[in-house]
Amino acid sequence: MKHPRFLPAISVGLTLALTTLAPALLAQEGVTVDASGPVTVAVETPAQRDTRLAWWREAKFGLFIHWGTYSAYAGQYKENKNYGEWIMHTAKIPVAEYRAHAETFNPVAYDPVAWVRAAKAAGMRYIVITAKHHEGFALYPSDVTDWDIADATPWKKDLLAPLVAAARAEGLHIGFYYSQAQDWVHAGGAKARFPEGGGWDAAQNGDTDVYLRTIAVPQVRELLTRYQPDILWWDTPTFMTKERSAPLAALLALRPGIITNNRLGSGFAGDTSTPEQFVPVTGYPGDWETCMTIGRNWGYNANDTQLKSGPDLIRKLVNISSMGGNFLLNVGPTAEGLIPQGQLDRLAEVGAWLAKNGDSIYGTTRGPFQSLTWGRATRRGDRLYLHVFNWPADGKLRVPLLSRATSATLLHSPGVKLALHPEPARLIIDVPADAPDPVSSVIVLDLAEPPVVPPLVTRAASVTASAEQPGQPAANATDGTGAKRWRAPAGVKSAWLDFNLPAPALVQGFGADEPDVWPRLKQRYTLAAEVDGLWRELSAGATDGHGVVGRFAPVTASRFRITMECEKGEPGLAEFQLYQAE
Ligand code: JFZ
Repeated sequence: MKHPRFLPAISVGLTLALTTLAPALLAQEGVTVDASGPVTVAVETPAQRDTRLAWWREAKFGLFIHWGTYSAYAGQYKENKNYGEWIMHTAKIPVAEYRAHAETFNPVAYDPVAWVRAAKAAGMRYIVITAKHHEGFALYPSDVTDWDIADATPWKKDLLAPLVAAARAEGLHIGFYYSQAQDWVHAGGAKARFPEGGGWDAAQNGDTDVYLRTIAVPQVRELLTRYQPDILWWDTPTFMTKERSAPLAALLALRPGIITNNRLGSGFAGDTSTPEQFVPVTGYPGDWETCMTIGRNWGYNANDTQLKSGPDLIRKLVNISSMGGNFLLNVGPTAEGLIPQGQLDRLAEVGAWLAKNGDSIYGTTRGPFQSLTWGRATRRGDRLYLHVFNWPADGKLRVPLLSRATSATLLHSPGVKLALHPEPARLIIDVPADAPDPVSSVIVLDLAEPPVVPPLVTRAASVTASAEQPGQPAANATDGTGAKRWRAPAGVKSAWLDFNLPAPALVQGFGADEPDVWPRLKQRYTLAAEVDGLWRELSAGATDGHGVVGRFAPVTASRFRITMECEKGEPGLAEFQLYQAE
């Protein structure tokens, strides 16, 4: 007979999901419980969650590292030179051949202290490294496999321990990416786009549950107990049912305070949502983190030399921060252990800007504005940081703000007050003729009260759709967040949303988020306004599947219509906002 025991308080972000875990799942984890009914686990309060996430929210900017035996291919296999960390899957490399190639993964130039210092000099406050990516290879000596750094490479030594030590010595937090479901080498690991239990090589055939029990669960336990990571970054929940995710989620109790993302599997929300390779146009509610590559690939590719520019990356960080998100920017080191120089250069460029302007980023929260033609804004209590990308040619910065301001200064010249001219629905700030910073100039604006801005005209609009799916009504597109969506029913290829404003408004732009579906929708859009009884086209084009922002000559109207069309899938929008003139 089993004796009931108290469970450790599970203070991870699984509040709802873990409250009624099946006893059998916990027993599998070595936790003995009373099997007579569902288990109730202590859940954290909102205040405890705030405390747990405090360092992460303050940090804003982190380094993602994709490193594994794929790095030793440098993106090349036979004729093709465009692969990344998916090389084994995309090229369908047989398991034995792929394993043998790990002999060429020998990071003799690995200098974890130098990596951490590069991250720190970039202004990054945390690091997330691939402890195991989809190739299934462990960067540390795992007791449950020989497909790891110790047994499969000439290097033999743990790669994670010295990085963890270096990060902590430099005051950075450190976390692990762990591919819990996809594993292309161990039998039974999931292979995306192949049926469960199989792959492209008979050596991959096996039972998913056995894989999870004998590889994934013990490896996550190894990672949590040996290194005490601050983050566990799950990825691609292929075939992950609620029952399969639960034992992995339960393990998180081994590391109180750990932060996890939303990719473990069905039923487990985690703490953070994870827009990948894009910045949501209107932002997400809650804690979120955009992860992004500097070039095209996550893993090292020798030909991947077309990199995002430093100014582009700085403005992405500002944009993300202005919507309350974090930025996890990736590097892909070589098999020798070197971060490519071009990527290091970009990190240094962002770091140089942050060294001067960090006050406007670290520890800030979402700014109050929905859209600004000239830039973005972050917030610290009653202080706003106005990030000016497009410096006003007439020396007047127009801020759509209703609250009373007490002072404005340039971040770098706190002694010099800028003149303020309050108007009924905006504040005009006199600024010097020349932009202090070519990328983003920061103005510190102190308010006498919490910020209040003119309401979004689309929040007050009545919205109708030409067609909508049950449960995905038109009103979801104007609820203020991209969390819920409007979607046309199956088979519909063109659909519109009509917005009737309570009063005519002077509008000069719009922002839209697209449904978070895979594959991403590719849509065409046309936005029109009804002016003097006729529809006038304001903006038209194609989306990138994530969202779209458009500007047009200011128009006064009370009726607007956006028409969405797509060839594959049904048209839809997660959020649509019209922006008034400043
Ligand atoms: C995943 C990984 O596959 C990728 O290698 C990288 O690690 C990135 C950070 O995360 O990217 C994805 C995730 C989901 C899909 C495609 C790529 N998807 O839903 O098809």
